[in-house]
Amino acid sequence: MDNLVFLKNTDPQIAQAVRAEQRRQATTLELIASENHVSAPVLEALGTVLTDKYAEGYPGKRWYRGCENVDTAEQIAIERAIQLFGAEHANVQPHSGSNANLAVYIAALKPGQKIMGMDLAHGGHLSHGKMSNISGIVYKSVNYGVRKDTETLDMDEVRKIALRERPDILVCGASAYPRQIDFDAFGQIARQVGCPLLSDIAHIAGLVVAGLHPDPVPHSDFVTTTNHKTLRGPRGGIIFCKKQWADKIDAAVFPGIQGGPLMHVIAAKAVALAEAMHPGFKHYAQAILDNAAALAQELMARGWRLVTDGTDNHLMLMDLRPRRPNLTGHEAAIRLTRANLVVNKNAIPFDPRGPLQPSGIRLGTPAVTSRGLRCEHMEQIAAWIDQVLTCPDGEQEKTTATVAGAVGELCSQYPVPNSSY
Ligand code: DSN
Repeated sequence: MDNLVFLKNTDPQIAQAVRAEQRRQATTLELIASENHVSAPVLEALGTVLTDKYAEGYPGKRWYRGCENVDTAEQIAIERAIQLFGAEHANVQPHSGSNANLAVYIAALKPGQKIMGMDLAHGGHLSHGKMSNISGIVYKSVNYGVRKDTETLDMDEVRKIALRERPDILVCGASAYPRQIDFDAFGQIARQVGCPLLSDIAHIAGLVVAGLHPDPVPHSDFVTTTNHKTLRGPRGGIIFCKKQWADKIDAAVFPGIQGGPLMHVIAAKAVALAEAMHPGFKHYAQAILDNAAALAQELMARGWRLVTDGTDNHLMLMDLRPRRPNLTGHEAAIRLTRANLVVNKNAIPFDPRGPLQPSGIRLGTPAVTSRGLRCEHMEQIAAWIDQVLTCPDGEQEKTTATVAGAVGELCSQYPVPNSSY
């Protein structure tokens, strides 16, 4: 799709940056667990004149005139979101997942009240009470983590901490946890404590709507998600809640933390939600899981240790230490990216190294699945990862170049959905 008809003449510098990114995406395998490639219709919706329109408020109740068309788009997005997730109320305006979480805190808490969320160092998220994030600055926060022996959540331990700490909101969900989350158990703990439950399913939303991961909606007062991970939509967030919270949530988003919503993004969210309702999306989500299981298996077969010894979802955390004690996640990510295999460094639970030079990397399969790769390709990807991370220092340049070439070849056979490169 040549979407730079004008830009290439009016602003060649920006056009060049976009072209370079198209080329980067076309020639590399995206293994960052939180990224994906959107469809052409989603991209098209993002590039529309809906971006011009100010629409503070909600459909039918705007502060500006001329909102009839963006009202239509937002109403459709809301209805699709409610239908797809089986929720009582949806707010599709959050600019991001962090904003969605912040709006929930604004709706449910007073400043100084207590959030209990998963430790970032164990796979949680910044916006679940990290001290350097607004969720830890404005609110008190307390963490739960995974067990050292199993590297999984221990719901008895979570209950014990919750009963001791008496949080004002319990938050579950993660950005680097390779196992299923027991929303039912979290819901029971929240009820026992007498506080609401927020389930942040940003990473796994696509798996949830496909029926391939337990559903948080029946157990949660609030569910937040981004659109752009396994759900394969545009950037941005959505909040779901029980009816009794609807007015507070809407007021928390606008005027609480945002002004005008991004109407072009909301239209693109609607498009992506319709795509996720299509029966083909279930096959896509199943392929994400199958690919992750296959990649995990192939890496372990080559002697790499994965946190929890595998994965139930779309991501895995590779602990580099047993195989390469001196290789940090930072360096490993640089080496792999040079070989056109794009990953991010990641702390592993109880990581003795700091977050800047952690012991692990995180790998995920949503994006490579979107470009059509299947289990048979995961063996090859695992072999490439192994080759790049184990080759002797003197052979690094040559090995990286060989693997980069082979990856490029595979990429050309399986183009990203929107590449015209
Ligand atoms: N930054 C995202 C991730 O990579 O998991 C979470 O918001």
